Formats: sequence, structure tokens, C-alpha cells
Amino acid sequence: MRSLRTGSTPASRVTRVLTGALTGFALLGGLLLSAPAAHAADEPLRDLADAKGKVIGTAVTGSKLTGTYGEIAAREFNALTPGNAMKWASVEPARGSFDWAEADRIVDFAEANGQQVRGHTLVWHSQNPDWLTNGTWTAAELRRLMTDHIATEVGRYRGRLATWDVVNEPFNEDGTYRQTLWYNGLGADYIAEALTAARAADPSAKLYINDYNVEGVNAKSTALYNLVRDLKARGVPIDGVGLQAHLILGQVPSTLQQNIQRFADLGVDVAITELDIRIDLPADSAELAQQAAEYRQVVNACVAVDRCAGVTVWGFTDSDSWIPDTFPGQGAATPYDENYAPKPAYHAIAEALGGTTTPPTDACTATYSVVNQWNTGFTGQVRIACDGAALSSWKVGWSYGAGQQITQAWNATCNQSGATVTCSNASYNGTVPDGGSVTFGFNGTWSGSNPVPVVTLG
Ligand code: 9MR
Repeated sequence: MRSLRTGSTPASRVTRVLTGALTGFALLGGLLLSAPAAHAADEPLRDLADAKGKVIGTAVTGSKLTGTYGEIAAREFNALTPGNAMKWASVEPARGSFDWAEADRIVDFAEANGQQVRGHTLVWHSQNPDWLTNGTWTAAELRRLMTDHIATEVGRYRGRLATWDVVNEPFNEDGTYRQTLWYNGLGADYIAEALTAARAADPSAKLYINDYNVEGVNAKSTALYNLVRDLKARGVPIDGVGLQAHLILGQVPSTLQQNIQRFADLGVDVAITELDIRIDLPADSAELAQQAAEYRQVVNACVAVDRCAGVTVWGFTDSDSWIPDTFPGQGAATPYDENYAPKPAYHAIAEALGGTTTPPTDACTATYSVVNQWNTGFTGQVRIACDGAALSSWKVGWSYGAGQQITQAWNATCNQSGATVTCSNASYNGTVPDGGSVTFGFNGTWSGSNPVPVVTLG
């Protein structure tokens, strides 16, 4: 790997790791190094997307929209989707008793930051309040409940939301209609009725049907395709199709772009609405690189089709993702890690949106120093600091030139073979966030002299 030695003093010597070396090592060395963080010169994703006339959105949790989470949500995305805040159980937990606090907070935040909002979601089988699910309703009552709900919620935000996921997840995997409260009570035409009610409540919002496992050409997406075609033929207001895209590493459908195109050819918009790509944990650097390639593939497919409105990720950070709870042992599905360090997937999205990533020249450094020394022994430490990049694991190496021997280390696992020392992070300190540092220490023996070695971070 390339390294540039600077800052050499008798007591410390710094190895500056160039970005190319950092990324290269991440791939070759099998370490969990993240790609460089967005450099000051890099453009936020939303600026890149704006230039292409595309949406780059994220699902958000309203209560988290402060601090770093809020800063990233505002800086990087031109659209927000409330992850849960607009679902029926959230907004009307008891019949006639409404709670709009989190939904309002998200809409206000978006408006303050010049972002679109994707309303999610009005008519679904899940996350409905118990009073609704457990009630016994005639068809007329159920229809009224549905259309009143739409009128109330869509009407509340009339003129303020760009898009609504009006109907969510109406199909089974084989393309038959899912047996839900709505389908069972009203028949398949609940979909047309919901769309019509939404149009009446906000004529300016784009109205979508949204589903998962419809990203490629398959029985389910074909059922959705046929439905949209029929709705269009009947003059039912339908503006778009949402492909959720909750994907598994290695399973991006090869027919994604073709599928987007066939919906577009029906005369509707298409959006990737809930993108994440989950990995069996722990995710290694090769998997993160593959994930980046797959994020790029998905964004590329949308960029390639004019009527693809854009891509929304289902949470931008691994600390705010539904995956670990729902699929134990899987995760790392979003473009930022738990500590808000951008992962390779982030850079892949940027590049697919036409961005270039500017390599920081002195991203992460390892500094060796002798902190204490006595007749035959010494205590040393290495500090790993990042500025313009982040690490999610690290490994430091050096070679002793004067016969020093490490006897004990803490906050790292160190091995010495001959003169060569290799130290890697402990289970709890692998992450070095952009702007942060980690230190580990060791005791050793020396005789004659105790020169500071050249340290390599990789
Ligand atoms: O991200 C949402 C998570 O917090 C909820 O617990 C979950 C409940 O089903 O819903 C998640 O969002 C879903 C979205 O509304 C519709 N598509 C699937 C998403 C993941 O379950």
C-alpha cells in the first residue's frame, strides 16, 4: 500500500493513509474499512439528484431529526418518507382521537429544508389500530372508514405532500390479491376507491400503489402491472408505482430496469421507495463493496428511465433500520453505518447520480508514541484518527528496528513475530468516525535504544 510519512518527531511518527491505499486495502485486506467519507468538496446526494431531476429520499423517524441524524437527513436527501408516523395506527390510535405530532414534525422539517415528502401509507393491512382491525364492519361502514381516513389525512396535508403511497402491498407473491381487511370487505375495487378518494382530497399529490418483491419481472409485479393498466384504462387516478426494493445482498433482480421501463410505458411514474440491501452479519469489506455495487445498480436503473422519479432508502443509517429487528442476524443494509460514517454504498449512490468522490489526502492517520520508558521497559501507544474518512475496523503494523519486544497490549489485539508487530481493533473499538480517534496501548522491553517505528495503517 502507498503511504506518506509526515510529521516525524523523535517521539512520534505519523503515517498518513492515502485514500487510494485505504480503499484498496479495504478490498484486498478483508478489513471493514469504509470508503472515504464525503469530502468537503463532494456534493451532497440531493444536489446530484436535483441536477438529474431525480428524488433521493430517505425514510425517517421524526423524533430523531436533531443532531447528526437531522443534519445528514437535511444535507443529503431531497425527500423524506415518514417510516411509521403517517400509518393509521400512528395517527388515529383510538377512534376519533388523532395524533399528528410526529407526522407534522417530519413535514415541517422537510419544508424547512426544501425537501419533498412522500406520504406513507393510507390503506394497508398492517399497522392499523386495533379498533379498526378488531371491529366488525359492513361493507358500507368499511368503505366509509377508508374514505374518511383518506380525506382526513390527505386533506390535512393538502398541497404540502408531493406523493402518497395510497395503497400498500395489495398482492400475494403469486399475483393474487392479498386477503386483507380491505379486500375481504370491499373486493379488489377498494384500490380504485382509495385512489379516487385521495385525488379528491389533494389533487396535486402524485398517487402511488406500492409493493415489495415487485422489483423484477415476476408473477407479483405482473399482477401489479395488469392492475395499473386496468386502472389507467378505467380513468382511475393512478400516477405511479412504488417498488419498495427491500433487497438481499446478491439478489438484485436482473430485470429491474426492464420492469421499471414496462411500468413507465404504461404512462405512470415509477419510484424505488424503500431501498435497503441486507447482509448476513458481520458484514465484511467484500460484502460492503458488493453492496455498494448493488446500490449503484439500483440507482443506475432508475436514472436510466425517464419516468423513474427517484430512489428512497428505507433509513439512511444502520442505526435506524428495521432489518436487525425483523431479520435477526442480518443488517448493515443502509448507506451509513451506525455511527453515521458513510459506507461504500453511499459513494456508489453518489457516483450513480453523477458525482465524483474526491479522495481526501490525509484521511486516517496512525501515530505511535512512547509515553513512558524505564531501564528495560516502556509503555507505548498508537492513536488512530480520522478526518475526512471513517473506519469500521482497523489494523496497524510496524517493524521494530532495535529488538524491542511487546509483552502486553490493551484496547487492541497485538501479535509480534520477529520484529513485525500487527495490532487490530478490539471488539468494541473498531469504529473510528470521521473526526474521531481511537487509542490503544502496550508495554514492551527494550535495550540499547528505543526508536519510534514507522507505522502503517491499513
Ligand atoms: O420501517 C417500518 C418499521 O419500523 C415497522 O416496524 C414495520 C412494521 O411493519 O414497518 C416498517 O416499514 C415497512 C413499510 O411501511 C412498508 N414496507 C415494508 C417496510 C418494512 O417492514
